[in-house]
Formats: sequence, C-alpha cells, structure tokens
Amino acid sequence: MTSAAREPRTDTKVREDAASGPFTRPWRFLKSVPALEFLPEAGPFEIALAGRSNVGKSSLINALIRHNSLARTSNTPGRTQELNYFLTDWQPPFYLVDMPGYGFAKAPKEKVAAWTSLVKDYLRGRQTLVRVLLLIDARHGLKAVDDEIMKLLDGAGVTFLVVLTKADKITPKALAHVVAATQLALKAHPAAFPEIMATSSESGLGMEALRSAITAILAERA
Ligand SMILES: Nc1nc2c(ncn2[C@@H]2O[C@H](COP(=O)(O)OP(=O)(O)OP(=O)(O)O)[C@@H](O)[C@H]2O)c(=O)[nH]1
Ligand SMILES: [Mg+2]
Repeated sequence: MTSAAREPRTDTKVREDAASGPFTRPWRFLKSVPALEFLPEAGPFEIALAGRSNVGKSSLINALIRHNSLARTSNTPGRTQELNYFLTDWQPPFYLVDMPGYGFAKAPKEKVAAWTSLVKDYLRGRQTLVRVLLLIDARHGLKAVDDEIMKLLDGAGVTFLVVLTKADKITPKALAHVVAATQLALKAHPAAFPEIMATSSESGLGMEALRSAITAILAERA
C-alpha cells in the first residue's frame, strides 16, 4: 500500500525540545477500537505494536512512556482485545497503537478470530500507519504465525522493525543467537528493517534505543 500519508510532511515542525523526545511527555489513553468503523479519523501518524499474544506489547508501551499501567497487561494471553490508542502532545502528532495479539489466546475462538481479522485489516489498510514494531519473544524467536504477519506487511508495503522482548529471561549468549537467527530470517522480508532491537520492559534494556528509533521515525516525517 502506498499513500501520501507515508510521505514526509511539510506542514508540521519538530518541537524545539526534540532532544528530550516524546517519551518524556505525559501520555494518555484516547480510545479502544473494537472494529475498523470505530477508528479515529485518520490524521496523526500511527506506530503500532504487533506480535503474538503475551509477547509483551502492552508492557512495552508502558515501559516506553514510563508509566506503570496505562496499557493493561496480564499473564493470560489474550488480555488486549481491541486496538488501543495512546497519544501525547508531541509535534508532529502521532499515536501509539497497542493491538490484540495473534496466535494462541485464552479466549473464545470466535473472539480470537474477530480480533485477528481486525489486526490484519488494520495492518493492511490503515493509510496513516507509518511503522509497525513487530514484537518477538526472545526466548522463542520467530514462529510460523509471525511469518504470516510479516508476509502480510511485505504485501501491504508497511515497513516493520522487529523488537525482541523479555531479553531479561535469557542469557546474553542465547540472546546473541536469537538476534543472529532473526536477522537472517528477515532477509526474506522486503518490508523488514535489517537491524533488530533487543529489549526488556522489566530491566529497561534497549528502551532508550527504541525511544530514539521512534523519535527518528517522526523526525523523518516532520
Ligand atoms: N520478564 C519479563 N516479563 C515481561 C516482559 N514484558 C512483558 N512481560 C510479562 O509478560 C506478560 C504479558 O505481557 P503483556 O504486556 O500483557 O503482553 P501482550 O503482548 O500485551 O499480551 P496480549 O495483550 O494478551 O496479547 C505479563 O505477565 C508481563 O508482566 C519483559 O520484558 N520481561
Ligand atoms: Mg496486550
């Protein structure tokens, strides 16, 4: 998918305090979107977090924005069941979008099918979606369901950055191994950034680098 919304913008300027980044600003929850018809009016850039259920999407949002609980998290896969929009007062304006997970979840089959369709339709069709952070559990690496989503993103022309999560749960050696294996697999995906990020929402590993990467995405479009 191509759209003017993904081109650099000329109508907004980066704030003068750009060095501090949007993640030092106060964030708030905007709305929950259970179906595409409830999406907010397209305008601000959107950066969405995708990944298997329980991979740590909501936790990563909280870690990025330095908030304990703005995005709801749980031990049970299937916690987030709608597209949840978060925003701050940054220029250019943008939304972080927390998404339901794909793959196994502890929820009724029909519900899982509905939110999986919602996720796929959103990823394929949202014009203002400028980047997907594709979260992969560092303990498990890429799975077949991730491949399916990566192919969808390749087909839609939506660039994605792979972010390994829960890096605190494995040894540095195992982490290096999964980083190398993942980077190799990404060569088959034209929409993937070749570099990936290793993070932990628990320890804060990689969080500043990810904040900078997101700030850079916005600066490119300012
Ligand atoms: N040790 C560790 N645990 C984490 C980390 N990130 C998330 N978790 C835990 O993993 C579980 C799932 O986290 P969530 O953030 O709810 O995951 P999610 O991807 O939003 O899950 P769904 O909304 O169900 O798809 C929770 O028990 C978190 O505390 C991390 O970096 N390290
Ligand atoms: Mg969640």
